[in-house]
Amino acid sequence: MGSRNTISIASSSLLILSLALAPCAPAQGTPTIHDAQAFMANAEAELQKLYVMGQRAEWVAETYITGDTEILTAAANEQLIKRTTELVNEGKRFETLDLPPDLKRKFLLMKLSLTLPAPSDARLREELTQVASSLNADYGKGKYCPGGESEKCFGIDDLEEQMAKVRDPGQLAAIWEGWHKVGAPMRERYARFAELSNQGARELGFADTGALWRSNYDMTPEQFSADLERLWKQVEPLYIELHAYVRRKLIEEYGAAAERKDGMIPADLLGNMWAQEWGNIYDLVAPPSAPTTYDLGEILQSRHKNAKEIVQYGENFFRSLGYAPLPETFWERSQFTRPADRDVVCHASAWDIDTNEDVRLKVCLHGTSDDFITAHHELGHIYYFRAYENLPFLFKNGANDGFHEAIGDAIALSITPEYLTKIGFLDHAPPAEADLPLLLRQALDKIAFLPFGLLIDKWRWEVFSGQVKPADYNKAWWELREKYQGVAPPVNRTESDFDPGAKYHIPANTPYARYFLARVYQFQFYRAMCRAAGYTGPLNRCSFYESKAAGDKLQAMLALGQSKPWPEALQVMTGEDRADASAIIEYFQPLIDWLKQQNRGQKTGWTVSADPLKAG
Ligand code: X8Z
Ligand code: ZN
Repeated sequence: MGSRNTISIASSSLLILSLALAPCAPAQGTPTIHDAQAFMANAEAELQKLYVMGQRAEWVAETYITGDTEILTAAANEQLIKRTTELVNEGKRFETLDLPPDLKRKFLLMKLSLTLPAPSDARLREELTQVASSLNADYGKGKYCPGGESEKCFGIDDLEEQMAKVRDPGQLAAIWEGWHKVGAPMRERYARFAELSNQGARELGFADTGALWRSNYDMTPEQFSADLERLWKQVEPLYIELHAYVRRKLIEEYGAAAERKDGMIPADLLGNMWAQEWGNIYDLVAPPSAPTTYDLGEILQSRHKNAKEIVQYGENFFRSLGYAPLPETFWERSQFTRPADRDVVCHASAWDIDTNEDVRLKVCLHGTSDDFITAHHELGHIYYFRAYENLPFLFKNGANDGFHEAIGDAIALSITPEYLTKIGFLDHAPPAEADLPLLLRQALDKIAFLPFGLLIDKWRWEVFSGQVKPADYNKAWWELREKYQGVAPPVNRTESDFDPGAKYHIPANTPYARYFLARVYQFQFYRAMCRAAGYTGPLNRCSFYESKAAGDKLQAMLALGQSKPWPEALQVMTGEDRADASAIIEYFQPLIDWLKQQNRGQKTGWTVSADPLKAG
């Protein structure tokens, strides 16, 4: 997050001012707006310092997993949570004042900044932060060793590549099952984690941790849930069509291994460990008559593009919009590939280490087409950090977390054949007839993700609220996966498994509704930037590469950070003030029409099973 100097200068001058005015200050016990301002300036300076210490500890813990780094990051995190909680409580004395809107917003954001609220009892808070660190470390250390532990083992980055490429159903099921073993040992700790974190949330005045998370969207938690439901209903019909088409194609390919009477798809056949994005099985579902398009992964392989070069393509795109080059330290300090000699958390992330110049990526790239998109996704975070680095500490954040997740993806939607031709990856753009296959390839990632993006936090909200008890963790997980995604476990599961633990964001405690929102927002952002660039053709063919006008639009929104309610930020960028799936629908309209034709007379949808833990 952004600029050290601004913060410390502002806070110390306010402190001097409050001392100078002390003789005229009103009697103790009746705080003034001026007191509230001074309090906040000090709070921001203090929190920023603790945040930076926390970032440094976390960086080392995730790029060098050992028992020691796990404890050190827990301790740093504990300090930040402790002080934030104390400051929230101390700040209550200003609640009755009629504060200026910016200041009032900072008090609110301070309270909502705790993704991991913790009890005020020091022993319990320490226990919670240690459990949290250990869950994250366990995910990072996770491996599958097909021939036993003395043989070659694979981390999640290797396994993801295998899930994308392997076409033998037996082998896919083995890889899937092998990786999912990472979850089981987390189960008990996760239950304790939820219990302690809920206690912290209640102390802050929220019903539970899930309610705290849902309060972070400039509306009530109930309004937020309703808004998600509204968006889901807009896009659900697209998913149903895609699901039906893909299922049929998979049965053509795999026969009985893909066919279930209830119409669901086994979760290991979709080219991704979590069946969350299906683009990797494009070859299996491509329309037979489609002209052959390009394969980005093959282009990257044949040109021997290394990890750093892949990230440089992303940087080059942002520079074409008018953004400054990334600092040298970014290239020196980032982790681009898995180190050979130690355990790391490979799940991609972007880091705002010192809230100023020191921004970094932590990724384990292999040069696949997914990696090309991930690099752009992560750079979206980095440019957001840089755009708000001069704002006060509590505004150094995305307009909401879905905005943060949508920036790089909106940029990556501009990776069109025309763009790839411009950067020399293609000799000439494929003909217009290739649009439909490209849209299908894109839908396999973007549309297929939607129900997954929604259900992760549906599960967590049920866990935090107590509606789902530890004894039913896995059942509730699979019920949601069946209901929303129409996918079923490839092998029998039990309650000694803990499949949510095999998805990074559960052990890492990263809220997930943000990614669902981002799938919707990114098309709104993309459409707005296409318009700014003067583009008027079909949305799916737009690339705003080299458009300074598009860059200016983006920058105007990014530079607001979290200083305003998110609908205002959205308005600056798009002229719209609410999340709206019309852009994603406009983008995919030709494909939707085509899928409906393909599915005519065929059964769509599925029925959920009576025993969600049982494989077909
Ligand atoms: O976690 C991520 C990013 C880091 S913020 C790589 N994503 C979600 C996921 O992998 O599950 C991006 C898409 C969804
Ligand atoms: Zn992200």
